[in-house]
Amino acid sequence: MVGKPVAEDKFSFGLWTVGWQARDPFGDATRPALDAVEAVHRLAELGAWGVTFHDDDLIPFGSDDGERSKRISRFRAALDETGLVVPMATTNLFTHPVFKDGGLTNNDRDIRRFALRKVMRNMDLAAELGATTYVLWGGREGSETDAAKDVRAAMDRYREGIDTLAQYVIDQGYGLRLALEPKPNEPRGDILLPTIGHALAFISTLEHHELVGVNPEVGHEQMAGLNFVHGIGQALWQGKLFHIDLNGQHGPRYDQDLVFGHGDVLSAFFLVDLLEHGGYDGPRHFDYKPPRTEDLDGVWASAEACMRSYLLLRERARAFRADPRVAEALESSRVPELSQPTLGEGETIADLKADRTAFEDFDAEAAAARGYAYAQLSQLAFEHLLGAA
Ligand code: GLT
Ligand code: MN
Ligand code: MN
Repeated sequence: MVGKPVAEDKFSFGLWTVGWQARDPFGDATRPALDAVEAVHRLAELGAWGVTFHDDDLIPFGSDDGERSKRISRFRAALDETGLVVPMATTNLFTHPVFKDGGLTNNDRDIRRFALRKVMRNMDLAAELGATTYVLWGGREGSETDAAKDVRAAMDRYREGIDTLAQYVIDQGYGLRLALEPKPNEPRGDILLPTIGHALAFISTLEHHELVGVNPEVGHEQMAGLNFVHGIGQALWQGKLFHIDLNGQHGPRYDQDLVFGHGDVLSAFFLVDLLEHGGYDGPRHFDYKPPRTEDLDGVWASAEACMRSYLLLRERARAFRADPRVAEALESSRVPELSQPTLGEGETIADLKADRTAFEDFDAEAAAARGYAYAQLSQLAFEHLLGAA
């Protein structure tokens, strides 16, 4: 039995998720605007721990200073009343038409400078509110035609932009780390840094690479046909999983942003297993869209569903790990053996070459004949997922 979420679960939601009015490319809004203060209160009642925002979610683009400080103090008051924290903030560099060709990689230099200033301004607020992660989703960084963008120049400008922002964080003494969020396409025909792998490779070229990691989203990797659990495994391995966007998706198609778990449920099970047992300590952040068919009651039901799905999967993953039959099956599949280094301690290449059992006397036919018993192991996982084990 899973109970109500508690702060220790570290569940957080973007203001833009529950606040989505369900405008899509084919239809108007189906829900009224949601006040940020109300969102904070409702999320706190449901057991969430944190709330995240884009600058423009909180302070509409173009607001004057008076309006800005009024909105910030109302939001602060709601945080104080509820105890909700702000673990992460981000910048909207995609809604206003000025960003139609991107922010940090826009061909227009003036717009790139404006984008940098917009990010820095919201970093000031993020730091003030105690955030520790600053997400950069480059949704408009890309193109519809390969004639439009010199990708090598765009990567130079992307690197310059992220280096500048990381330097700003250092200069200001902010406790922020940057997390890049990959996505292959939508709203652009092709987006730069389309996958976790591209982002990790890019990060290795940065001046302050230690300050920059990734914020992968379930659906975004699955839109590219990739295995999200493998992507997260590598990001964790490289110490780069700074944050995560949880939701659901049915394979390569438009970005569905479904309730967490309401897509590829087997992958969601292995994801939760990895997050819970793989050393990830950060927020469990939901970046989903309450379906367009829902009224406000449905919005809150879907937010609750995200957290409950996570807790149910966590319960199943824990049972899977605690089951002695699973330990035995893992052993039969030689899963623990993979943690053993291939060369012995202190063994040299010369030693390996001198080891006749490794090659000359190695019985490849006998080794090839051994089964891995993955069929039994994966069925055990499946049965635990269904609560049938
Ligand atoms: C936007 C996008 C998300 C990003 C958000 C952060 S904004 O809703 O679809 O995946 O995480 O900018
Ligand atoms: Mn998405
Ligand atoms: Mn996201």
